[in-house]
Amino acid sequence: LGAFSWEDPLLLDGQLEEDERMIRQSAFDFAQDRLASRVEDFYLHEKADPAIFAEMGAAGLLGVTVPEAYGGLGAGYVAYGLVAREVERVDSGFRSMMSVQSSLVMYPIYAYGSEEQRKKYLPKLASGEWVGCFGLTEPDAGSDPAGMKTRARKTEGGYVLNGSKMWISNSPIADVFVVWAKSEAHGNKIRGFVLEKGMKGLSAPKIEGKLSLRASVTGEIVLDNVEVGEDALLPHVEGLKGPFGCLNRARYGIAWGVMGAAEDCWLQARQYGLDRKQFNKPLAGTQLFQKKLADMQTEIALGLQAALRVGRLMDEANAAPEMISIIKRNNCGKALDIARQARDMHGGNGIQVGYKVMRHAANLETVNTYEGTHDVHALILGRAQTGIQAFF
Ligand code: TGC
Ligand code: FAD
Repeated sequence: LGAFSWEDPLLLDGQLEEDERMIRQSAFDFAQDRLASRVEDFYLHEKADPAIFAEMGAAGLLGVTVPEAYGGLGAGYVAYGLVAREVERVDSGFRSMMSVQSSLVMYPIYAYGSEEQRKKYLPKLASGEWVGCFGLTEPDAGSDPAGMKTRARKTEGGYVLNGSKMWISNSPIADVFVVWAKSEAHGNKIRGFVLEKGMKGLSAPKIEGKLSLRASVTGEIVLDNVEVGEDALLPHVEGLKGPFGCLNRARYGIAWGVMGAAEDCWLQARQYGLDRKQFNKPLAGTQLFQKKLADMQTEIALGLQAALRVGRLMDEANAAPEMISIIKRNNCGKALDIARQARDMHGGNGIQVGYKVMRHAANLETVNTYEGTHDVHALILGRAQTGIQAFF
């Protein structure tokens, strides 16, 4: 029998390829050197510094799966997941900035865009010179994006867009806006458009007062008769499968990312329990404390194995969206439970920003909700196994 490594109980590291380990290490170094030192300030003061995108770009963390010819890293989905895990180990808001840019902005331009669109946008998004955002959700269409009201009307040389998007990560600081609208000229089917900051009628006010994901800025997108040329249309996709194709990738990355946040909470709670004495013994020497640590270790080990399995299937182009629903739903739910437990295990100190666990717990409330809520993914899985849709 082999030795037990408590920090890597199912020997995940040994299942990675050499290049994946190198990418994971450089993401870890970047996140710990460049992000960990600033997160408290950003979170407390609700700051989002666009310079972080350029730093992430220089570290090769934007567009991990996009080919090198367009400025990406040309790596696989396991590597992308490992980057998400290392960035979210510091803060879910930073991972959100990275995954919107990579999966929700660069991916659709690469997969559905023209060659001109790829050449124009991808290198600058990969370097972080430009910041991107993804507008699907609307004030009255969240879990049900098919109910969107945003419309594109055909004109002689292009389209006019009207509508509004809500809860859009990065939008107040974005240069590039991937916006989904029903296009009258295409039988009211959903089409994607690439808009740019400064277009007449386009604005992106910040949403104030968030108690979660405070290191990442969130806003609206307001489209008031925004005129665009034919070249703004993403030519190669039509219907909801366009935005869902992007969401598959982002949801997959989240499944890895939240395990990074959960690991940070677990390790914090373990150390706290070893250091803190009550009743003349370390808290970590009590049965209740050890049971909680064992639960955390188990769920994280299983969650990471599941994410790795789906990542390998994605790299083989054999992953089904329902597999992604399983890992997005389960890993987010478990990570949120772990962060709440870790907060409790820190007693009063657990509410202090310096101990990190309450920041992670507050962030994970959002991550459990966006990209399909915990319950929406249950309904996707329920439909897949019964053949009956229960959304309405
Ligand atoms: P449904 O009938 O299921 O499907 C309509 C069409 O879409 C296709 N499709 C998919 N294609 C690829 N991948 C998937 N995962 C797909 N899911 C569906 C489907 O094949 C069909 O195509 P076609 O050609 O037959 O028309 O559509 P529905 O309206 O019944 O959908 C229901 C539901 C609940 C599954 C879906 O609407 C849903 O997933 N809702 C959740 C919405 C959501 O996830 N929003 C995310 C917004 S973006 C975001 O949160 C970013 S946060 C980022 C950050 O900061 O990190
Ligand atoms: P609702 O759909 O109104 O859901 C409310 C509750 O009802 C949930 O518990 C849900 O599970 C439940 N529910 C809904 N339908 C059903 C049903 N049929 N049966 C049972 N229960 C149901 N969107 C973007 O497009 N781009 C972004 O970049 C982006 N970033 C975000 C950043 C943040 C910080 C947040 C909070 C959200 C972001 N979102 C983004 C939006 C996010 O995807 C939506 O909030 C999410 O899809 C849920 O939609 P909703 O908020 O309208 O909730």
